[in-house]
Amino acid sequence: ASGQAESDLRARIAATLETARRRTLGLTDCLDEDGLKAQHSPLMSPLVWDLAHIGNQEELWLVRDAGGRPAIRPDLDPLYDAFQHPRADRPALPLLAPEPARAYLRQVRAQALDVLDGADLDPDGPPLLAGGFVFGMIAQHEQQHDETMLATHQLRQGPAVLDAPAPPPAPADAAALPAEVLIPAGPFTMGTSTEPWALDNERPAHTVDLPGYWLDSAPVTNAAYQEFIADGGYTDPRWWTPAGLRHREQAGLTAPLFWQRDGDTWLRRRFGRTEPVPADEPVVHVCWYEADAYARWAGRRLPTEAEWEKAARLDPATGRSRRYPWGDQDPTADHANLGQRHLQPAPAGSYPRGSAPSGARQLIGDVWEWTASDFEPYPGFTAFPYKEYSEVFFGPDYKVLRGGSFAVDPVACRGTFRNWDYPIRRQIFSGFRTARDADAPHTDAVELG
Ligand code: AVJ
Ligand code: FE
Repeated sequence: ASGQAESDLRARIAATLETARRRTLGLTDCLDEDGLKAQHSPLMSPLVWDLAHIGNQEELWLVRDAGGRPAIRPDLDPLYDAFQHPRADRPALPLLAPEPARAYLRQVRAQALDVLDGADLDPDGPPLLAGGFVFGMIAQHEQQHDETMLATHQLRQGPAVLDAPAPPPAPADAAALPAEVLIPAGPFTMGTSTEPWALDNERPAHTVDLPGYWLDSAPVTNAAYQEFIADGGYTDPRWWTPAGLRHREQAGLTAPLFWQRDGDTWLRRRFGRTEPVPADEPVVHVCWYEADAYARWAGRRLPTEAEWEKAARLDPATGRSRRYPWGDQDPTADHANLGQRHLQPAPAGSYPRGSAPSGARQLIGDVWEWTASDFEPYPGFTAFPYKEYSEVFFGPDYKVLRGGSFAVDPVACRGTFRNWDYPIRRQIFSGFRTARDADAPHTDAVELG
């Protein structure tokens, strides 16, 4: 690489690491020592665990492995290894207190920046460093934990400590958007072999040929989801898979997480405040079983992961797959609701500049979208740099989510990015949109009989 390109890349990496760190500190400086050490939900780690885990992964993969530097705190490795301790057990560990954890993060970061100074970032150089991969991987890791920490804040009881401006109202044309868009039959390139910071599970690029299908123009809204509830959708066994039915009964599901009924209306708690459920916002905090049941009730189905990606990436004019629905440029505030700029999804039909060629909106940002697909490797997959990032999770236990939420940073979100979770999970910022085969009949409403 030319000297200029390499110094631009170095500057971009330093800025990306700094953005992640500012968010990590913003999410943890706002609580006192007790608030950081407490376990706000058995589903989540105490925030002090995430904090030092972020530093420990940076030490392991960037400072030691890529940088070849000596270990800083090898004694911390077992404490912050996610595989050794389930989240529920983490509060009982002898964790670093908040101040020592922050000092540890600073110490690791100083070493990481020193590694960056001397690193060979040549795309044909050592694979961990090529194109700055390990720095991108570590920035994505920190941002993913920042999203997880935001989910912990949402689960936390007590007065609000986070604040952000509301997203802009829906654009004038949102109400006139067609309910669904047609994606014609044909092949497209799924995954990537060229995106420098794409993780192993997004690779390699491969061709997938799909029959035609219709896809919702926007994610399913709270208003639409309330119709499903009002129609008795939660208790009608026709809409639920056997596993979904069992889970619905066991967990007592009657509405999205954080919703509560108040007479005739629904309220929801969001980051310590209670407010009416906004009708035109994408529904969030539903599990895969709820999304799947809704889709069936609507006479539709969840899109497969390939259907989601084709809609989000294929440019029918050229036959090329793009990085994002709108093209190859990185997201700006006009394209998508990302990066915890707002602490809620924007109304359905927002972000016309972020539209896909089909006219579908909000494929990137706002809510993670559940897909019908299990998390499986692409043909030709190779674990890199370690099996524990993706490979150990492949199989039927996890469902894939696509597109990113308002809570995830642009660095950890793109047309090829794959997220995964258990089908019962709903403390994540998860919503969905629905699909139907192009040759399936259109149903405006389900016949209830
Ligand atoms: C890709 C979001 C499923 O949170 O378990 C964080 C990301 N991997 N630390 C997760 C991750 C290791 C991962 N997800
Ligand atoms: Fe992690």
